[in-house]
Amino acid sequence: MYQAVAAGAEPEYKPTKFKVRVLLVDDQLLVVEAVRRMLADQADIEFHFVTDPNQALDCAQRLQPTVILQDLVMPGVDGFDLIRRYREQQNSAHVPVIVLSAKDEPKLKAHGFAVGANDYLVKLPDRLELLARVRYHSGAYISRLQRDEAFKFLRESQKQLAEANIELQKLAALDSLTGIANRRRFDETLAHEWQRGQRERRPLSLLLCDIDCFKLYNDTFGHLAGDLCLKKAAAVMTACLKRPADLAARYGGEEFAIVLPDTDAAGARQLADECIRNLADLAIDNPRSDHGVVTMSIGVATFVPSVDASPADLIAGADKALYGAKGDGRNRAVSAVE
Ligand code: GH3
Ligand code: MG
Ligand code: MG
Repeated sequence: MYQAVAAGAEPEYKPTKFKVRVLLVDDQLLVVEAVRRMLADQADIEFHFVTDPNQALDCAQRLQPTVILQDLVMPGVDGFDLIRRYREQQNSAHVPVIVLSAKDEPKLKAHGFAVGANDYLVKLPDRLELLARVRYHSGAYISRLQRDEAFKFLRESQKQLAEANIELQKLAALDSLTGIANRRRFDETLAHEWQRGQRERRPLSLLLCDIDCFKLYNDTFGHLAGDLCLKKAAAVMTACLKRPADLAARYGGEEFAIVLPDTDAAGARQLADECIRNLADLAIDNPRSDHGVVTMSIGVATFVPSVDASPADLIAGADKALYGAKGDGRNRAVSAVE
């Protein structure tokens, strides 16, 4: 079958090279021997045969011939019946069948085609003619197999591409350090929730969170420890969220933003206080800071979105409140006054 896709590599389609494979079904060894000789010196043709017609169907399934040469009169089995049965089996449904008949009768020929045969030759055929017909029918069948294979490859490539796109979209929305939503996702979500709040006339709250004295933390423990601290802070905020529509995002540097749709000022404030408490409770040492441990300050703003305001106004309100929280001594939340 076609080449498997190597991990990380471009999927490359390499069509399988199918060989011409002849299956002769005839109870007379004399005929088998004659056909075998006609095909013997052809390097591109494989020859197989069965003399017991009861094994023909199984053999066709197993062998996957590109053409079947089918005798009509065999002990206990009718060649026409056998052709019908090839057509019913998935693996042999489209394999070309050339009837090899002792009789040159138009009625028999017509019947052969009617039950699904593709060609009719009178025994024993001329060698050149047999070769030409075997190659012609096999070639058509091989083209069909290659077309099916190419379609299958295409379908699988499309599926892989769609999966990769979904994965890429997810990654493009995440902050690589903390694993929470990034600024782009925050911007999209805020715009979306603003629209929704406006339609539904429901309050939308925003928390802007800033780690306190984080420069001192970095100066004391180094940037790697600082990165780890940011991951912990992100985890604290994510754990505080209660509704599926709530979103915690890294806003930039050591600043985070939490979007709370359908949440009033009191509810937003409650969540802000909980985040602050839970971060302080981790008791991450920050010896040169105001409070001795890593803390954060949060500015809270709540709007019922309207055409008279914009998401930027909500951000500006939360930012101003955050500034107030820093001025008031940090490790606290301040709510914007409307
Ligand atoms: P304040 O309490 O007033 O917010 O003081 P601060 O020190 O937290 O604020 P400032 O804006 O002076 O410093 C922010 C620091 O955050 C400086 C910067 O190096 C650090 N920082 C920003 N992004 C990252 C990051 O991704 N990793 C690490 N380790 N540090 C970061
Ligand atoms: Mg800052
Ligand atoms: Mg800070």
